[in-house]
Amino acid sequence: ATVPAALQLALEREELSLDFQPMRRVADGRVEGLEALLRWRSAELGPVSPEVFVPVAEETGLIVPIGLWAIEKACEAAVGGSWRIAVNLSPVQFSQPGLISGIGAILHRTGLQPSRLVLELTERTLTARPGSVREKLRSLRAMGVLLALDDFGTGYSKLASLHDFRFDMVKVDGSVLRIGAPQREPVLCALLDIARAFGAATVVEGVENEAEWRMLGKLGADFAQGRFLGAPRESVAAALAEPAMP
Ligand code: G
Ligand code: G
Ligand code: MN
Ligand code: NA
Repeated sequence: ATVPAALQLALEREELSLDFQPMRRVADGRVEGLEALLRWRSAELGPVSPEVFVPVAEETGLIVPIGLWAIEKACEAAVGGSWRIAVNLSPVQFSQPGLISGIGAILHRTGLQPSRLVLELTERTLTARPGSVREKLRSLRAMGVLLALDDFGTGYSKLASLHDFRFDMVKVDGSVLRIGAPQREPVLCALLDIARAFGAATVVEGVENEAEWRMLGKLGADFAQGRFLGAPRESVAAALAEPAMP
């Protein structure tokens, strides 16, 4: 089968699942939240990476039901805890009706406190149809949901969007940590300063070793995520059971 044909059946065949990756507070290493990441084990194609199937889901419109399914599963998984749960949103979800009412219904159904849900969007979402996106983000904010700008440092970075859309959190992309010395530290420092200037909490993604983790303490980032701090795991319990960081 082709990817689009198999993906069409993935939801009803219950082939989709979520992994959970911890996000830690830099000050003390405690888990502040988990990011939910979609996974697909296709009966016909085997495991398919989200880098392959998310674009197909966007092209076919399947990202709309799949995206709401992911939010619902993430909220269900989080409802008994005290940590935040973050879910990624595609720009296509913002261009279709029903996103705001769908999220409202999920919060109602699961009973998750809205301030425990973080929706992650990228600059791709902000550039598509800024007027209608702004209105939808305002509705989400009015519900009490938190908003994070994901993959910061990889897009067009129209910096005014950080002011226009008022993000609670900015997630600096892991590729920034892969910049060579001596530029890495000042570049990261500058990106953190930009996020802070707009009043956002800062998250650095892709932390893969102790040296990077130590550097974040020095630079005063608020939160961090990455394999060194806990890889994506198949259950909430496994993600929370990652050893504490010193
Ligand atoms: O987990 P991994 O690094 O393989 O994810 C690859 C990409 O897929 C990332 O850009 C991530 O944001 C995206 N992704 C993972 N889960 C979801 C999801 O539920 N919805 C959307 N739209 N993208 C997701
Ligand atoms: O686009 P987004 O930031 O949502 O995607 C997060 C992706 O980063 C996930 O697919 C996850 O599997 C991946 N990831 C998690 N930890 C690390 C890491 O330490 N290094 C790298 N390169 N990727 C990571
Ligand atoms: Mn993300
Ligand atoms: Na990111």
